[in-house]
Amino acid sequence: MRIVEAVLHDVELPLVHSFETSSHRKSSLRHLLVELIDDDGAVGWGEIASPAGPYYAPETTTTAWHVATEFLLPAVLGAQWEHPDEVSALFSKVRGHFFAKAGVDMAAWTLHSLKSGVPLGRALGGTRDSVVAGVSLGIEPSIDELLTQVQKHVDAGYPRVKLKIAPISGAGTPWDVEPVRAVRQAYPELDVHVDANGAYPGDVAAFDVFRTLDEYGLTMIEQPFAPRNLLDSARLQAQLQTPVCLDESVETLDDLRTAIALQAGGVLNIKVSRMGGLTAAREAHALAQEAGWPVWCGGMHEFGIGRLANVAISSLPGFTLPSDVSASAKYYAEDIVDPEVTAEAGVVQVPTAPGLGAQVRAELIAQHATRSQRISA
Ligand code: OSB
Ligand code: MG
Repeated sequence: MRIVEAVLHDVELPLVHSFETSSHRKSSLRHLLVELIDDDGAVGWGEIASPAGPYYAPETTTTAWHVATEFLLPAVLGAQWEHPDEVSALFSKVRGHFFAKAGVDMAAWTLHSLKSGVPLGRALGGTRDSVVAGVSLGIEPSIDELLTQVQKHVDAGYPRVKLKIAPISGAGTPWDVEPVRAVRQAYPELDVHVDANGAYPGDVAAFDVFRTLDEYGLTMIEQPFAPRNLLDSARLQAQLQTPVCLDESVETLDDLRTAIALQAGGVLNIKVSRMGGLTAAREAHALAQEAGWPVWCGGMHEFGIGRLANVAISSLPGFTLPSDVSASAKYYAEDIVDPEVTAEAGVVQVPTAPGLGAQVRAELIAQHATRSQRISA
């Protein structure tokens, strides 16, 4: 296969419900869409789902645009490859910039799936026809509003709810033990987990919070400490019954090997975006399986393209926990794929059509794109 042309689109979509994490609140999202066009004119699509600001990871939409247009796409254009797992090697000299890399790698996989006629999930080694989805709920202005959100998603049939927690929310107060206690009281049997997005320092007060949360029968405590703070994560895991799940800490397979060796957790959130694409996600899945760590697929509020890639990777056998692959409608009134991703009682079907498994809506991209750039070999 040879890519002869690439197009990058900067697209902004409004969110149906604004979302607050430990770092900030947002009401619309800008993601970059990648088109890779081969010498037969076939098109593979990918999505760069970096947040606009450098709060989850160091990248921004602007750095992703810069790195993709100046370094990644030029490395891919004109190169000959047989299988998409060779594509990330074309730009392996570029350090970091995993979100930007993920969009390009994803486009190579969807192109490969399209041309080989093998559905994306199967091409990746997936074995399931459907995947179980959980929802991620942001910090709300009040506990009542959080309970309303939980009820809405329980009513929609989602079997797992993840709650964002923070030592200090946007409102200036802690958002951890109290919301968890309220949700646990209202839903004694629900699969609930929490995600701190690395917001806690590894101090005595934080350990006290997590020891208290350990009493609430949570499925996991995700990313309690800063990404590089694996030592406190290991120290915490040794004190808790609840598994610690790593998200931001694991960007590379080496990070994962270190985390496993240190027993810095027991569960891995595999995010296609954070790890630089489907090729790396698949390798992380294999490594985690070997180590006995269950995995699930995390999300970055992807538009339909990234969302379908997440659905495909979630069909691999080690993804035994619900993934953040909720329906497009949880986030967007209109998604850029047709059909959009839907969930029936919290279950999402893995597409069987080759390629992305849905049509990309060019008219919606044109309507919402703030800039597009075409690059040729
Ligand atoms: O840590 O999982 C996270 C969104 C933005 C930044 C970080 C995270 C998230 C989510 C999104 O939780 C979940 C989803 O896409 O459904
Ligand atoms: Mg997370």
